[in-house]
Amino acid sequence: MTENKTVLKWLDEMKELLQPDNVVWIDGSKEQTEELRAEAVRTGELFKLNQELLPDCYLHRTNPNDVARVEDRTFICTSKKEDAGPTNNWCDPNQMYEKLYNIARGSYQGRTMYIIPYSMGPIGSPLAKIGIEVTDSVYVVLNMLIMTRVDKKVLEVLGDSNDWVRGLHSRCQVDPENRYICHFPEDNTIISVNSGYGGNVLLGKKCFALRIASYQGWKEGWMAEHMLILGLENPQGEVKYIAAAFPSACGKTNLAMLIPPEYLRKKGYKVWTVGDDIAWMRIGPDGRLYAINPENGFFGVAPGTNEKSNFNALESTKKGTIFTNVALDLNNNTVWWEGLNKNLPENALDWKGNPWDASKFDKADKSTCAAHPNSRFTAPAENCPCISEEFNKGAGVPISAIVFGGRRAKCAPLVYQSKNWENGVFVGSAMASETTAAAAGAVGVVRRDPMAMLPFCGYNMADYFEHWLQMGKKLGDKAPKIFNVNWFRTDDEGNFVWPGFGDNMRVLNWILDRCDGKADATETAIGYVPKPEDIDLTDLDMDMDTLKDILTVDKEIWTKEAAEIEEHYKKFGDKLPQELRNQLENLKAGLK
Ligand code: OXD
Ligand code: MN
Repeated sequence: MTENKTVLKWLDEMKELLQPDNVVWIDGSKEQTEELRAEAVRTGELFKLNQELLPDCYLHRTNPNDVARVEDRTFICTSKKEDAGPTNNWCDPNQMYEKLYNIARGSYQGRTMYIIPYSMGPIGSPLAKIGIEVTDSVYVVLNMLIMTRVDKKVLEVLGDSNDWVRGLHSRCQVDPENRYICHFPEDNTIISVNSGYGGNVLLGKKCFALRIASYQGWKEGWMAEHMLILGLENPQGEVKYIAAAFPSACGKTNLAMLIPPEYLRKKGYKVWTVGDDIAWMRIGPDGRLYAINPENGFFGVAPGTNEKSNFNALESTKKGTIFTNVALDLNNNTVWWEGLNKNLPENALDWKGNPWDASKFDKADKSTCAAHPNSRFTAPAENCPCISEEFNKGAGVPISAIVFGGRRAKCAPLVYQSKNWENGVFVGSAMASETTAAAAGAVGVVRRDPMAMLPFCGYNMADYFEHWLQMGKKLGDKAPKIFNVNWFRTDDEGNFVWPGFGDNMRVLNWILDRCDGKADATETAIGYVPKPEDIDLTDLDMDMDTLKDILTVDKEIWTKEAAEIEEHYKKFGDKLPQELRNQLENLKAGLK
């Protein structure tokens, strides 16, 4: 497949270490994909779903001990501990290589080594990068074929370059005690052992496209961010692009695939999805910031996805999709999950493959759920009805606005604009979300998750903040404007005030109008907040006073928030950029 010496040498080392019975190169061809699907069905790794209703769709169940990313077993292995920073687990690279090689040695005996050359981003795009993953799992191969671009051309584009990311995955015994997801950013290497769950084993995704790529971006002057990318088309046919970062469970996939309210649809407004999870951004020839989605599919959470919450995501799952840990409806061999519809299947297997008793289902008790709360669909992006025509183009899309956000019951207003880039970096660095009843543990606990990158930043977060500040200096007046949104303000009874979903488009319109200098705002201590009349409430059952309420900036709450940000900053010690300290002082002064 290739003469690239760096690739051949690494593969020889991997073969010697792992001792596979067979070696198979994955080429992305239809024939090979079909053969692998058939083999996975034979071995029981995949279950073939109803091919009339769900063509080319399959169900997979993971080991019940292996259903989510494992942050406590995720490591950044840099020579200097300081380079991993205070928010990552760190281990000396030599020690970690030795430990992982001991775990993986001989683990492919009796198994096949699949070699997957893949491109993150359109093949050959100047914003794309190449990886090679070896794995002993057909499930991983079939997911990588959806989530990344796998094609013979990838190796042609690579040529004899050494700029590619090495990824070793071995299921080993799926032993949680020996499960490790390790990154060696100085060597462009990822090693994942003892897991078969998506986020831990589809090495192109969080491991490469965020942890390794964020480190590369730091060294090479670009950005890898945990952001959706959407294009908003106005009735004149102009499309402007927004990149947005929210922590988990804040509706990133829903915002990326938003359907505008009817009155805006009638006027000709449209939303186009470029990406739902990751953005790679570089300064283009005209000095603006351009973004691509390095992925080729959606690895979305199934529960809660339905025709109303996210029609476009649901449509995306109707062909060529792999479902993981959802329920199997035995009446017609289709899939089901909590929140798909109200028709609880009467004859179904739960995510573990056991008969499911719908009469015992209790929403409040996760153990009675048919689908695992973190069950997933791996769906090709090309299925998405609103996929952007820029999605497959390598040039990327110019970003007008960057949006941060989180779940805050009382603190952040519905939307505000930061005062400038530095202030926007401050807003991102202090980003936080409150825990909900949906997650284990106490409700309403504030978790700081800077730029939604806490579990995904492959280097010291203080250096990461500095990198953001430097990017702003390079972009100058071409920099995107930075905003913060909060769809989750609650009233005195704890009910959400803002309707969310498609109606979030009203806020996006204000954001883009601000970028064009067309919308008004009031300056506050935290930034520019819309005047209530600047948010269009057409057809919405909401009065101005209610809107005014969720646009307020409460000085007392924000004084407490500033104190908490100061505490959060202490983790970074002297490495925290002075600009961010100044920003915090400005906020405190503005609140006096
Ligand atoms: C994801 C995550 O799965 O952010 O995308 O956890
Ligand atoms: Mn994510």
